[in-house]
Amino acid sequence: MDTPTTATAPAAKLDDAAALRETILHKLTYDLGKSRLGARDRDWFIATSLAVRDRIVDRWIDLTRATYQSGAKQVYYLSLEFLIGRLLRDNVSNLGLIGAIRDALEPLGVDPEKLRIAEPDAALGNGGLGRLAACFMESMASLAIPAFGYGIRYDHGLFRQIIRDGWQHEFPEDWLNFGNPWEFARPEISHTIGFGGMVEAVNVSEASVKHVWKPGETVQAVAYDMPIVGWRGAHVNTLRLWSARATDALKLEAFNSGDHIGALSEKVKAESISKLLYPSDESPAGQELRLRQEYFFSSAALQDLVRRHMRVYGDIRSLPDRVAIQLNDTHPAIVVAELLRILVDLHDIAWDEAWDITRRTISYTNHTLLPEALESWPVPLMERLLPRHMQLIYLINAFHLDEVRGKNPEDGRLLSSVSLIEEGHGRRVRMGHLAVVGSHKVNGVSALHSDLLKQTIFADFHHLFPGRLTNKTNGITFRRWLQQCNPGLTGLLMEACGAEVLDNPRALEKLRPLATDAAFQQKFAAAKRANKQALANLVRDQYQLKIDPDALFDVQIKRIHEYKRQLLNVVEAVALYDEIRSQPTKSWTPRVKIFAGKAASSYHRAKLIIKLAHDVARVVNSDPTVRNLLKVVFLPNYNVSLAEMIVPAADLSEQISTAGMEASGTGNMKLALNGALTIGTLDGANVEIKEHVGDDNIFIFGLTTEEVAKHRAEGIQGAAAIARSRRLKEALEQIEAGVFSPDDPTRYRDLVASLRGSDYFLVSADFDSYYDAQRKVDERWRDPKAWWKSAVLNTANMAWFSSDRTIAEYADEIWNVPVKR
Ligand code: B1H
Repeated sequence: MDTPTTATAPAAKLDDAAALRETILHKLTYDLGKSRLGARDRDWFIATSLAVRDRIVDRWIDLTRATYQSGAKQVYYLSLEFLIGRLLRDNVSNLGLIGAIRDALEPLGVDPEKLRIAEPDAALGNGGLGRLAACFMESMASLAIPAFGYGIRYDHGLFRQIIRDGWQHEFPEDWLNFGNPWEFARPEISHTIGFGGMVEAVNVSEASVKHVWKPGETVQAVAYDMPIVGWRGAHVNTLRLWSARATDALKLEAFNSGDHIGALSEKVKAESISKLLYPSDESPAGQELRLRQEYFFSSAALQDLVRRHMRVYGDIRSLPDRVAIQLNDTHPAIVVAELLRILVDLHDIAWDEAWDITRRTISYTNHTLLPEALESWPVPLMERLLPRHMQLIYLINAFHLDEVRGKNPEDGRLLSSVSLIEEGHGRRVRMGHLAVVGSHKVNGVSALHSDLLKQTIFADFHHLFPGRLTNKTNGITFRRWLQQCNPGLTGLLMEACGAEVLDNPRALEKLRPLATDAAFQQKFAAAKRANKQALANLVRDQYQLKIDPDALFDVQIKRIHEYKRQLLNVVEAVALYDEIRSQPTKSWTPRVKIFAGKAASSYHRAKLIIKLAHDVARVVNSDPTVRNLLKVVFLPNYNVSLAEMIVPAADLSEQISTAGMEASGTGNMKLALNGALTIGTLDGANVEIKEHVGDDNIFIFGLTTEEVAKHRAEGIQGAAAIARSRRLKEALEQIEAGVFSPDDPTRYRDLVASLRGSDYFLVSADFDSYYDAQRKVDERWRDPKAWWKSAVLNTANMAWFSSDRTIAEYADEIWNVPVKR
C-alpha cells in the first residue's frame, strides 16, 4: 500500500498502529476463526478491512444523523452499475491511515501489498458509465454532499475474460465468494417490489376513482450498505445495493404438499433478479429480466427514500426541497412513473401537483447517442409486467402531447418525434423520452456530446423545453487515479507543487514553468520509467512476455467496440510492421502496443477484433527482423485493478473513436493526468482535453463530427480511401489473404470487406491521417526534451478534469445543494 502519503507520512503514532494491530488480530481470531500462523493473505485482507471499517462506522452514523437534523438536501444517485474495484487502499488512504496500517502489519510479518491484491475487484459495471458512478460517489463524500448511491448487489459482476488461442471466453465472476468485508447486510431494511397482476379502479366518491395495483407476484429487495469515505475522512456516505429475495422463501404450502421443486423454482426466479450484471456495454440487453432489474432497484430506491423523507419531514410535498434524484442513463427511467404512482396512488396527491413534484425532483444524465443503445421497451411487455406504470406513462404522454399540440398545432412530425410511444414495428416505450419529459435538467457528459444531444436525438425537446438540456463534462477522482495508483509521480508532484496538491488539483498548474526544466523532466521521466518497469514485470510474471520499459508504451484500454476503433490501431500495427521490414535502417521508435478490454459476449465482430490483435501479435512478436522495434500485447481480463497498473505506465493514450460517437471517455482523462500524450480524434472530452493541455501537447487526427456526417451522407465507400493509400491497401490485403491466420485464411475476409464497403466507422477513411499522426508521435519521442515537456504539461493542465469539479457543477446547477470547498 505504497501511496504518496507513505513516503511523507509521519511514522504513525505508535499507539494508533498498536491499536490497529490489536483490532486486526482480534478480527482474525474472533470474526474469521483463524490463527496468526494459519492465516492466508485473504484472511489478513479481511481482518484488516474489518479493522479499517471500524474506524469508519462512528463517523458514518454521526454524519448520517447530522444530515437529518440539519434538514440538508440529499442526493440520490441511481445507477444500475457501480464499477468500484478494490476498496482497501482507497479507504485507508482517504482515512489517512497508510502509515498506521503499514506499522501495524509490519511486526506481524504481513506485506501490505500482498494483502491489497488479495481483495477481489467489485466489478459491478461494464465500463465508463459504471466507473463514473464510482468516481462520483467518492467525490460526493469528499465534498461533504450528503448522498446515497442506489444500485444492485449482483452476485456476479462483469465476467472474467479468458483468452484461449486468441479468442475471448467468458467465465463467471465470484467477487462475493469469500464475503465482502465492506458491506453491512440490513435484512431489516427491505421493500416489497411488485410485478404483473392488474389494476383495479375503485370509486372513492362520486367524483373520484382510485387506482389500486394488485401485483401478481412480489419480490423482496433487501439492503446491503457500504460506507463511502471521502478524502481525509471529510464525510461518509452510503452506497446501498439491493439484493432480491423470494417473498416467502419456500412457499410453505407447496413445500409441505410435497412440491419441493415447484417451491424452489419460485425462489430461484425471484432471486435471479440480482444474480448477474448484464455485460452489454452500449447495447441494451432488451430482455424481460433486464426490465425486472431496472424496476426492482428503481422501486426499492424510491420506497426507501420516500420512507426516509416521510419519517424525517412528514410531508411528501416537500420532497423536491429535500431530495435530488439523479438518473444515471435511462436504466432507472421507470422512476418517473414509479414516483408518480407513489404520489398519486399512495399519497393521494392530485395529478398536476404530483407531476410538478416529480419533475422538480428528478434529473437525467444521457451517456450515449448510439441509436442501438437507446432503451425502449415493447408496450405489451410493459403492460404485462408493470400495468399501472403503463397506464401512467400513457397519461403522461397524453398531457405532454396536448401541450405540444397546443403550441404547435398541425405538426404531426413533431408529435410523433416527441411522443413517449414509438409507433412502427411494434409499439415501444422510449425510456429516454420518458426521462427527458420527467426531469427538470438533462445533461450530456462532454461539451461536444451535449451539443450533439441538442442537435440530434433531443433536438425537438431542446426547442420545446429551452434550458432543460445542459452539459456536465465528466471527471475522475484524482485520489484513486493519481495519488493511489501513481505514488511515485505523486511524491514528485508534492515536491514540486507542495502538499497542497493533494487537496487542490489547481496546484498542479505550478508545474507549468517546470515543463522545460531539465532536472525536473528527468525526475518526471524516472517516475514514469519505474511504473513502466512495474508493468513490464507484471507482464513477464503473468503472461511470460518480455516488454522493454525503454520503448514507447502505446496503450488502448477500454471496452472493445467498433466505434472505439481498436481495428484502426491493429491495422496501423500491420502497416508499421511492413514499413519496419521494408526500411530496416530507418531510425524507428521502439514501441509496445498494449491492448486490453472486454467484448460483450454476443458481440462477434468485437471478439473477432480481439482475435486479430492476437494473430498480429503472434506474427510481429516472433519476427526477428522486427528487432523489438514493435511489440503487440493484449492483456486479458481488463478491470479497474489492471487499469491502475497500466495508466501510470502509459506514454501514449489511444482515444481514436469515430468523431461524434464517444460521448465523453474518462480513460482519456486518467491517462493524460498521469503524463501520457493523447493521440485522438476530436470526439467526446478529447476536445476539452485539447483545450486544456494545448494543441502542441496532443496529436489530433481524422475527420471531425461534421465531416463524418457528410462522408456518410455522401455514401463514400472505404474502397476510395484504400485506393489512395498504398500502405492501407497492402496491410488489408495481407490480413485478407490470411497472412496472420494461416490456420484459417478466410477468417478476416468479411471484416476487411466491410472496410472496403460502407466502412461505417471510417477506419479506412481515417487511416492515413492516423498513420501520419503516429509518425509525429515517433518523432516527438526521439526528442526527449520535447516529449517530456509535453508530458509534464499534460499533468500540469488536467486539474479541471477532477470529478470534484464535475460534482460541484451538478450540485450548483442541477441539485441545488451546497458544497464545502
Ligand atoms: C456509456 C453506456 C452504456 N454510454 C448501455 N453508454 C449499457 C449504455 O448495459 N447497458 O445497457 C451500459 C453502458 N456507457 C459511456 O459512459 C460512454 O460510452 C463514455 O463515452 C462515457 O465516458 C461514459 C461515462 O459518461
